[in-house]
Amino acid sequence: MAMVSEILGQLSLNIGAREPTFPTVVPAKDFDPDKDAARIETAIKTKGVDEQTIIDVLTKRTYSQRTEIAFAYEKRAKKDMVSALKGALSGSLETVILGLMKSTTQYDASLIRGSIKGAGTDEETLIEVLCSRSNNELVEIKKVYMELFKKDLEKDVAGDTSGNFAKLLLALVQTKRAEPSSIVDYEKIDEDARALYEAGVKIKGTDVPTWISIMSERSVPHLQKVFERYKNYSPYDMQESIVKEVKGDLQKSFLVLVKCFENKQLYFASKLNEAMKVVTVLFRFFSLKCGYFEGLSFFWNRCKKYILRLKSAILLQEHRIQSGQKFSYHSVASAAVVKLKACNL
Ligand SMILES: [Ca+2]
Repeated sequence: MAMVSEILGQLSLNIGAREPTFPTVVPAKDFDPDKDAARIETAIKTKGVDEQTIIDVLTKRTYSQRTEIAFAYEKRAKKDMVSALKGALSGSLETVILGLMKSTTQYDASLIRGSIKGAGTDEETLIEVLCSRSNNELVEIKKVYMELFKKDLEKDVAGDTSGNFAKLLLALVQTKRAEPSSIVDYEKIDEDARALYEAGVKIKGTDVPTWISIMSERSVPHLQKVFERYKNYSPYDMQESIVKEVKGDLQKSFLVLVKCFENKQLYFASKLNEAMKVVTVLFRFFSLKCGYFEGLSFFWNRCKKYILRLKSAILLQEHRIQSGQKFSYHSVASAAVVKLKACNL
């Protein structure tokens, strides 16, 4: 498993004596897709597969550069690079490298598909993706979901969830959120804050549909002001009110939504941190108790799940940096990689 830590370590999350300076994922200089494609072709053809070269090339390029390499590869090798990599690699290395070849939208769409396909539903993943992505990202995810799986995301979500939880997710998937406006409507802010209070903390039980419509239809800057104003009505802030009013998956979903409205970077930083803690604890436990993990498929699968989360966070970081958004969790990500290395994962 040393390979996985190496890949993560090479995802330009450089760990040095100094804190990494923004940005940590930048396009490679003197980039030559043909040369890279040739290196990958040779690496795949090498007996036993030259995994190191594949890691060296693909983890040190941005997503758009990787796409160019794939195009150059297809031109010279007359076959699809992703299928070739799939055939050449296996295990966690295959998972991570194939994940890197997907755009964040494709990755999100396959996460959702994976969480509802087959028997049962992985609610945690479903909540994480649907409640933390922006309206524009959800619009793209729906489109890509249809392209990749020939299925309607709305129908799939409706078929796999129920009750108020289903209503909330569907409201998000319907992408009715207002665009941020340059005019601050103080009257509307006050009205929404009061409505949230009167539908929850003020009454016995909870008027969930009112919460859903406000949280799925208002713009994010508007909601940030609504939650501030909310404190004038309620003795509890919005997150505390959610914990008091609703339970289970519905509670988890509202909490992810509100955390992301308030500070999305912080939300992802804490998810990354949480994932790392679990991986560290699991590995410490097993190195102590057993000295090996391979046969313990249950725990190994759990670890893999957290590695995927970590990868999702890294892909997201890359996406944000490329789209020019400020990102604030470099130190968390670096600490995560240090931990992974310490675990020899
Ligand atoms: Ca109540």
